[in-house]
Amino acid sequence: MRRKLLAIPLALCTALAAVAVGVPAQADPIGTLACPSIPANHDPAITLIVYRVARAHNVNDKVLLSAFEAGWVESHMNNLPCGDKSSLGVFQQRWDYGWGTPEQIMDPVYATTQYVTRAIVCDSNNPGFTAGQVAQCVQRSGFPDRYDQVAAKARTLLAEAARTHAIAGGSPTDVTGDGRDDVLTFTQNGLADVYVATSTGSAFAGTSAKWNDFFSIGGETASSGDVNGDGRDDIVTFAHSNTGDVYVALSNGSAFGGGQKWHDWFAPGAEIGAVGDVDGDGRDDLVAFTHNPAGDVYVALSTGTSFGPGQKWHEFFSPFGEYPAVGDVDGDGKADLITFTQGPASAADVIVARSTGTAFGAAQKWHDLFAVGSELPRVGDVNGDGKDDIVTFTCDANADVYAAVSTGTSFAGTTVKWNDFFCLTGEFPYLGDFDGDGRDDIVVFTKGATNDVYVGLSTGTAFAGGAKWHDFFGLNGEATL
Ligand SMILES: [Ca+2]
Ligand SMILES: [Ca+2]
Ligand SMILES: [Ca+2]
Ligand SMILES: [Ca+2]
Repeated sequence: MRRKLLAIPLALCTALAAVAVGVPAQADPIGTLACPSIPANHDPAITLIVYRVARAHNVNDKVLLSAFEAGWVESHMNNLPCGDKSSLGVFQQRWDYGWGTPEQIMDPVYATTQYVTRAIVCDSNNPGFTAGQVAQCVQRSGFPDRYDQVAAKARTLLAEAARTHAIAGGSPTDVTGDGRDDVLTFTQNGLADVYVATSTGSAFAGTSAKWNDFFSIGGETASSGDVNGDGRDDIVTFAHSNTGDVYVALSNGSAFGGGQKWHDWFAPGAEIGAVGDVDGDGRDDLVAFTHNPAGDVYVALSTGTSFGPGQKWHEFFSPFGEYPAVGDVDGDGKADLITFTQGPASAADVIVARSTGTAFGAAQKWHDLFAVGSELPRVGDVNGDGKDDIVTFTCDANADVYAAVSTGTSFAGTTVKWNDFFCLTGEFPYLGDFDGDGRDDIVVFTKGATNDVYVGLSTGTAFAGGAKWHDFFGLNGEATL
């Protein structure tokens, strides 16, 4: 059973049906329906879709900001089935002014594509324009100054979308199959290159070692996992968008093969995609969190050559605002669900739903104070007992790293610091067993001006101080694992 990308309001469906049977435009309520009011708050799914589509077009920072300014001014970032005169959708585009059909405009992927392709031209023709002037160039509003006035709000929404898009709870990266995890970077620009630096046990070797020259464009979710069960981790990318395609490129130990479509409708739109072996057959599967108020979780099992049909494995887990992840927390060989609620200290819970092999069981609270606020949580087996543990990085001036280890039924340890200087603001942390001793270690990609990679090896009860394992890997804007 295929899932619909986006729920279109019932009233709109009726109106669209009227269009389909050829009712004259004058009688068509679509595009003539004034909005009784505009929601006060943004729809997080819409902001994430606008972000992903803009990234897929490799827009610069100014054009990206302009899209958020326009979306906030026009609809407060909601996919409105109504508007002034014939205006519709997140950017309030008009079907009778060449923006597309009402159905097209109500697809936020289409609407954003229309916006950004025009904004790219406006920006390129007018290099001195502000973001708000770029927005006005596209929108041709009667109130041209409104876009720049909302820049601060637009930046806040943009930061939220970027953070949500970058959710990466943990997936293995041993692409050579030697038992030591390696590091990957996806450029996610117009080139869409994938580089690998392989672990020697004490450093990452290889600079500019390209393993694939076109995989995972901007706005996609780049991940990794052993999807065909040969002991080497492969790369996986979720296109999201309105295609829901999932591509795989298999590792042969020294390169990734060409991208192959393994699923054509999984984790579309604003869903979060993850990889893990949920049925314990040795092949990593797909997991999608709808990450909306419904909180559904879908699985597509690997057959070794493709992913099977999407099946709902949980009815309510990790709604928007929470940080979902996948890992085997009870050590039975089947990957489980983990979500970090990320509230303030009074509401920073960690919830688990264990895999039975055919579904995820009831949600259980395994920790009640972990990964507060904007910390970056990760999942991995840091003490090497076969059960995945949880780690959180403050990634601020404190640069603290906390861990809580799995007992099989809970995570033990509150405010137990495993390292007190690792991951500063703007850096990206991850986990992996880089020296192959069976315990997951910490890694950080500094990006910024230095592009260094540091590793802190696990002793089983702490992470050693960071040692530089590579001095040029994972540049700004790239996705690193
Ligand atoms: Ca599997
Ligand atoms: Ca399990
Ligand atoms: Ca463990
Ligand atoms: Ca290790």
